[in-house]
Amino acid sequence: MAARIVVALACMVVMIRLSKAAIYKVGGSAGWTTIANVDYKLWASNKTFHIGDTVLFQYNPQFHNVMRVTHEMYRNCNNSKPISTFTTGNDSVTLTNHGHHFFFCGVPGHCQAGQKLDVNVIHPTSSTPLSDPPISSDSSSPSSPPSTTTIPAAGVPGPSPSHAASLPNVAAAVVALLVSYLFANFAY
Ligand SMILES: [Cu+2]
Repeated sequence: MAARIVVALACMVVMIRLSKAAIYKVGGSAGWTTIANVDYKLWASNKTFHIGDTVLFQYNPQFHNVMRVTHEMYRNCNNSKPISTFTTGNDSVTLTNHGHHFFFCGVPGHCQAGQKLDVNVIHPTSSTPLSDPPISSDSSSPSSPPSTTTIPAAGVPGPSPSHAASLPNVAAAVVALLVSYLFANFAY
């Protein structure tokens, strides 16, 4: 019984973690552009980005691109040495570490016109450490959104709950020993 509860709780934790990962289309319906006068600062300001979330840049690759840059380059709209460049028009970037992530369009004049984005990923607050791999610079898988991970149903015989069950089992064994000991002593 206790083991089942533990397994169910573990499943819930996994589901909660998965549900945290969100995909944000940069600029909303307007996407990544200069013609709609999207305020990307405002767009980002009312969102809370977590590690594992994905930002999706959708745009016409004939007119725009996406450059990931340092804070310094972001401030100056300096497109000379981007950390990475995305050019497919459907670029998703998964945020794998906390802190600021700076992007702009590398087409001359577009960053100055406001086509720039600062995504601030909040520090993980829970005590459970999430894996924090180094950011991959070219995570430009154009058409593949993060696959939905299948979760085993709670009723399915899952991983052996031997560890979870060990404590109650030991307690039961101790009680049984005590009972038999008492019976042995008081029988006479
Ligand atoms: Cu542009």
